Amino acid sequence: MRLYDSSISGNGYKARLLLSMLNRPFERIEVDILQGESRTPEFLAVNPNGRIPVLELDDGRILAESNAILYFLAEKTPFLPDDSFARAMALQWMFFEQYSHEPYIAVARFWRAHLDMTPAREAALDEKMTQGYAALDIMETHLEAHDWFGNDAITIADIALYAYTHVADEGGYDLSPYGAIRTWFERIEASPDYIPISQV
Ligand SMILES: N[C@@H](CCC(=O)N[C@@H](CS)C(=O)NCC(=O)O)C(=O)O
Repeated sequence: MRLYDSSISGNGYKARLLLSMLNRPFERIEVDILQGESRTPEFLAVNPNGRIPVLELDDGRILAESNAILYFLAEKTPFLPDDSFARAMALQWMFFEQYSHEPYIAVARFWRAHLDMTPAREAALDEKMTQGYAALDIMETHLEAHDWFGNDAITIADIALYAYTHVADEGGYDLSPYGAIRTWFERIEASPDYIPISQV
């Protein structure tokens, strides 16, 4: 199994973290997204959408989209509940992550930490911050009443949401008012075979 990944990507980290927690060996290929390596003809033949992460199975099948990769890897493991409602709840939070969270929190981090802050990005930043804080508020409210997203134990929904939330400060978000989120970070970080985002 081969993972096309980037050391600066939270989406790639989701797959790396789950693979570590599952003790699944894999070959990791670093794709330098800042140098356009995800947009070369060779990479576009792997993923026409020009983005990492991409999982290549030993039989050559290719799977893109971080949350689809999590879903595939978690099948028949405790990270994906058997119960159909619990499974759908995990998916609910993963769709939330992709539509209401990642486009704001991940993008603000990418702009501030890895790209130049152009006038166009500066103009769009207020909206990113407002929408990102709205997502954090929803997570905080959920975590005030529950230990995890999606089930009564860690699932792929937690991994999907943790990846960019725990580095939201790199995008300029102040996490200090979010006590329930910070306690949830500690629960995830205490899980067996947890690895930090910096570990590739
Ligand atoms: N929805 C996708 C987003 C993937 C994505 O945005 N990947 C970024 C890195 S985090 C990327 O490859 N950017 C390089 C590019 O767009 O050329 C997922 O969850 O996997």
